[in-house]
Amino acid sequence: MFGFIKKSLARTAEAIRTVAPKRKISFTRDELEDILLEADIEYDLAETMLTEMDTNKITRSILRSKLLFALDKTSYEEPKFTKPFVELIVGVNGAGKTTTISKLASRYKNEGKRVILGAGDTFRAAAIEQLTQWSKKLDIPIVSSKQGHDSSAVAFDTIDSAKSKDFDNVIIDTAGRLHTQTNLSNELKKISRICDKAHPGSPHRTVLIIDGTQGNSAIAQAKAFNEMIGIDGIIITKLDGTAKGGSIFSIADALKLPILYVGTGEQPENLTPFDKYEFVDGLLDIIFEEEK
Ligand SMILES: Nc1nc2c(ncn2[C@@H]2O[C@H](COP(=O)(O)OP(=O)(O)OP(=O)(O)O)[C@@H](O)[C@H]2O)c(=O)[nH]1
Ligand SMILES: [Mg+2]
Repeated sequence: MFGFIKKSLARTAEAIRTVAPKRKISFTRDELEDILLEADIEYDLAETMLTEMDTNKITRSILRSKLLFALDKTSYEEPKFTKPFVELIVGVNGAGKTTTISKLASRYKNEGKRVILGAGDTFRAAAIEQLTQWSKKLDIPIVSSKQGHDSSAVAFDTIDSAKSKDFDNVIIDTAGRLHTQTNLSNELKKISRICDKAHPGSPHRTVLIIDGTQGNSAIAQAKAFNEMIGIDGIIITKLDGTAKGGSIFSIADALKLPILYVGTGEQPENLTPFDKYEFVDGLLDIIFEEEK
């Protein structure tokens, strides 16, 4: 198992061990149902996977194809774009937006790209401060304004600055909560419109941050954001601290959205590109004994 898989599935493995103390070559349908549910794969999805299996000796390769099928729509293709590549980061408060922005920025910087951040969460002073701290730590420029100022103006200025200084990447933070859901919806739509004004075709990627510890309850939230502004990809955070690793399948199956990365810690380097094969095989290694 690779590092990120190990980290993101460690707690899930513990949960699975409570219903399947030992790895085996094959399982009955009932045994496997317990395992899948314990890993927090949603009931309906687990049932769909299992009822289609016409055997009571379910092996690794049979389950593997079902798990991979659930992740079928998770790969991402970058759209054609003119520099800078603009990303808008959205999600409910506490999901991990600001932390993930620092991780993305650090990653791009390490790839030799020039990155600029936009502190578009103008709702809370602490949010601006948090992103500013990261920008100092990572030595990456930031455009910000005072609390309560127009967040779309921040987005516009960030993109404008990026264009004039020939930056490669723009990452814009947004508020997770406003006074009402309608306010939030209107604000996000406006930011998105202003991005397009500042740099036609942008934002090139609107990324929804999902808190992995919420498991399946994050799905309704994600659907709401998708209807609000249209999501191009998701990043699932906090997989290091959750036994709900299996919820990735339910999230992917319900949303049919690309999974870009997973977050496995609070540090800038704790962000890993999501590889469905690596993830599925990591989970199967927990469940099945190797065939000799
Ligand atoms: N263990 C762990 N903690 C994380 C991860 N990502 C974020 N966090 C923590 O989650 C908390 C919330 O993260 P933020 O980045 O502030 O979340 P946010 O979505 O920007 O929140 P608001 O600005 O309030 O909307 C912080 O304490 C982060 O350190 C992760 O992958 N693993
Ligand atoms: Mg934040």
